[in-house]
Amino acid sequence: MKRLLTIQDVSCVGQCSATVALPVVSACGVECAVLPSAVLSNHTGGFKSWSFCDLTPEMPKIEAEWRKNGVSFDAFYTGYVCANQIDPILSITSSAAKPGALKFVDPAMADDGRLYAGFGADFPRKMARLVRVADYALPNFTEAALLLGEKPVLAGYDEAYVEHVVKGVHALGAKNVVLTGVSFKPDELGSAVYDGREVVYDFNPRLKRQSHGTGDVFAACFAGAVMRGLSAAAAAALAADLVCAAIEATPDDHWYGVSFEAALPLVVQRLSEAKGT
Ligand code: PXL
Repeated sequence: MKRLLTIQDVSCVGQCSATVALPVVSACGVECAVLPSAVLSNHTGGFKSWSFCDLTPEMPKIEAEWRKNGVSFDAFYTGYVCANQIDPILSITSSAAKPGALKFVDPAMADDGRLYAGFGADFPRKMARLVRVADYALPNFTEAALLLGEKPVLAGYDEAYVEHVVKGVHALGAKNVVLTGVSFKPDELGSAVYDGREVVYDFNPRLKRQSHGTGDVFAACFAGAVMRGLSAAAAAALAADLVCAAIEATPDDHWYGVSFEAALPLVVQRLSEAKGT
């Protein structure tokens, strides 16, 4: 079994980040270790307030113990991290890497044209240093534009703009780019996967509601599926199907996340059917 380390916050309540990555990556049949970047009472998207404990000082201590114990990983999946954690993370993803270890970087910092609460305007420039070393970068449209130092364009774009965005993030250093939230028609929503040669699109019917934490469900499933041997395009399609099933399973009054738990059997089944996994 492959072993992946996810580096992102623990939001105690809210179905995002580490509390999503652990079950979703596990359902993919990949061991999931966790290095919390911070502990929050709850996520920052829609709650009135939150507590926040930045765990940067723990990072070098944890890295030192792992060095002593010979702990290493087949993959790293980073999500929501703090501004001063880029260097400690680059250090850990190098010192604790097995040969050929993959790096999945979800530059989780913004959505709907805006940075998440608590991130300064200079954060995208810092996050770009993680994207630079990514085997797979998974930005949404807002994050991709901010990484490129551009104003987010959220609607009314064409394939040429999508190509501009994925090629721009690729030029930052990411070997593969998985752009989420792509839509050319009102009734569809999907992703664009770029490997430096071609752009492959995947679309699902757009569901009526917008939900929190779907980017985290998508990224965790994508990383787990790639670790199980799926191509980037197949992993993106599976991750999107999981997100859709999770949204459909979510009761209308459940506002802070999606009920991905109900949809996990889909991942187990699809990965058990996939050839060579
Ligand atoms: O789902 C992204 C995310 C992760 N972690 C925290 C967040 C958010 C989005 O708001 O607040 C703490």
